Amino acid sequence: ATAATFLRPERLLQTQPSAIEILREDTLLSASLWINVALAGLAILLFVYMGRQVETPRSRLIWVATLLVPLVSIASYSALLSGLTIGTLEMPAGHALAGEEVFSPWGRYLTWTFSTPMILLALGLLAGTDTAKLFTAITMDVGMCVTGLAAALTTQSYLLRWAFFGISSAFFLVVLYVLLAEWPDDAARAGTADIFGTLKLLTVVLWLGYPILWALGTEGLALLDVTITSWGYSGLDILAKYVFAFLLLRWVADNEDVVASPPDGATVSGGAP
Ligand code: RET
Repeated sequence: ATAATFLRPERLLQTQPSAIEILREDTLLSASLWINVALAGLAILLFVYMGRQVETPRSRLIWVATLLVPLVSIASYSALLSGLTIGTLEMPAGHALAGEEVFSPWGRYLTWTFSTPMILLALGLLAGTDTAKLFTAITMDVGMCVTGLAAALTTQSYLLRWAFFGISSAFFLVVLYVLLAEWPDDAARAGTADIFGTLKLLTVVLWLGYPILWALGTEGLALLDVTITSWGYSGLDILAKYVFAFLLLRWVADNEDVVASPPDGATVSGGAP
């Protein structure tokens, strides 16, 4: 390279490290992403194996939805690690790190749009719910993820970041309502109340951790640093995705007969009446 290349103004002004540089220099931060690539890979192999004898259409649909959770996850974490879906954002006035370039793994929020509907699809099918309730849970969940992404990406105003947080939380409340008030009765009718109860509790408790972490983490009040925030999401992901999916799939593989005969009015019939 010539001297002219080095003297370009944009090079001279480049004092802040880029997102990929931050990631390369912080081993603990990148470890929080690699661990999920590894666990998602193991989960994919295990789930394929566990589902090999699942035969009825309804159980197979639950199985594919469950398998998509680690599949989306491995793609999501690979995209974060490759630098494709991370960046730095200058926080607006009012934010604790105002004016600073803050590491933003925005790809996380983007890919929740694809992984969380699969979790809800699997849960809804397990509960033998109807199409309207399933549609409600999934569309509200997508609304939550997209407006959560907006909250993370907004840099014009601090207030607007929290406004998007509020909108996303409103969508989340609908999802919680369906999970807590609608599906338990459906599951009781479908004969899946026990396993549904366990998975519902796991889901509600863990999913509540995400907005709490967002609020306390770098994107919100910045009480937690980038590395701790990232490990927080990675830990929640491990429990909310792989552990959740494992419990669900193990039950479905062992109780195919129960899943195969949904009650009247339920979504997706299992074939013969
Ligand atoms: C955000 C911030 C805005 C307010 C709310 C949020 C909720 C996120 C949730 C994420 C769940 C993710 C899961 C991923 C597994 O693949 C976007 C953090 C309410 C509930 C389970």
